[in-house]
Amino acid sequence: MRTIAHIDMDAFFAAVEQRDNPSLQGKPVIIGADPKFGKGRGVVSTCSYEARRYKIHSAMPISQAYRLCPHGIYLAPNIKKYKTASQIIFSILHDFTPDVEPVSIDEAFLDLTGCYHFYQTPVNCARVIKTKIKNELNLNASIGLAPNKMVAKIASDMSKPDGLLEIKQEKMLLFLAALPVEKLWGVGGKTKELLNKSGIKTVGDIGAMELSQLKKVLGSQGEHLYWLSRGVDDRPVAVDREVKSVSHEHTFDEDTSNKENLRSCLSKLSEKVSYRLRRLGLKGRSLSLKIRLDNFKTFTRAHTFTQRVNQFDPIFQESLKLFNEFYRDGWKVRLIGVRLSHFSDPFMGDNLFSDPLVEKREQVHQALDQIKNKFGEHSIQRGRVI
Ligand code: TTP
Ligand code: MG
Repeated sequence: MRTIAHIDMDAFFAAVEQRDNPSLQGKPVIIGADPKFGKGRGVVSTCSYEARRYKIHSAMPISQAYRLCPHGIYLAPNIKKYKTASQIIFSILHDFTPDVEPVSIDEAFLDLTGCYHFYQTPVNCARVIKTKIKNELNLNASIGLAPNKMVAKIASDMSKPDGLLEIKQEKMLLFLAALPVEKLWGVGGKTKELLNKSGIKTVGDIGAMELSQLKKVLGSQGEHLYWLSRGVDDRPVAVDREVKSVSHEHTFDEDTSNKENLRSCLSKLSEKVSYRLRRLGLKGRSLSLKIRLDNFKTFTRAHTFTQRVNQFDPIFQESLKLFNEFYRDGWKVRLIGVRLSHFSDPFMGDNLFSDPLVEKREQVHQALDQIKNKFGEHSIQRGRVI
């Protein structure tokens, strides 16, 4: 028996804009093309739940949205900002399980089977995920829990906004039976029409049919729906297991402007990233420093090394340099993070001419690695961290 979660952010682009500009909260906000007072030609990307009361939805022509809600607040999308939020969301999800299948910028499946017990129940685990996202990003996620992907997705859709809905195995058939056929995975307009024409309106109607009857109506697609209507969906959560980056970040208990604290935190994070890279046998070429201030504004600063690295010193030195270039006295920091990426670059080998300093550091690292491998990651620390 699996425990699958489907997570999807509420009104994602619009919610990010409302978060960053409190005067937009509680108002109909429409993200998309310029409505040009009703003459615009593009479409709606998404809209806030307040705007949905006017029957506005994604992909609707912006001119139509304007007619439905001329006093709405129309904003152009700021994709960079949404991508940054998305990256943070996915890194939070990865804190819970490596079994994360990204579906879109704001949506993922998680296989919680092996990890939910750390939080007693799947519902508790989902609550912690929602709270973490809320605390870190000030955004609402909705989560559906079920024994399979299809039902988890239906559950998260039904729970919106700011929802959490669990469909347990024993209730699954009853839950499915009442749904209209188009809720099943793969049932679009045409299939729905075919089914409805034969008087088949609900999933329960499909569930009551013999396979041969269903095949008569739908041909080979019949078998697929036969199983789905009975709650059988074995598709695994498809994880991209290739490591693309190694990162660590820290959220301070209280926002801080204490430079010594910040420096010590950067050192600790660099050490962790270095150790993880070394354990994975990886070296990275791109360093990125993430800083979130007390107002939730998140900044990243990047550095490209001339050679791939996994030692503590270059990672720490460069992240400190990036930090010092960015930071202004008095700014309060909520979170900092260090990330290394770009592990393989076929055009760039490692330096063949060994540098005595690098070599010496390598010996120190190897000794540290051995101690950490044996006694745990926290058994030995740099002086400036203590
Ligand atoms: P969705 O998750 O489909 O929509 P949403 O998050 O805005 O609202 P909800 O999930 O609460 O129903 O899509 C995520 C983002 O992707 C959305 O905020 C904007 C973008 N998007 C488009 O740009 N065009 C589209 O047609 C759709 C469906 C989404
Ligand atoms: Mg969404």
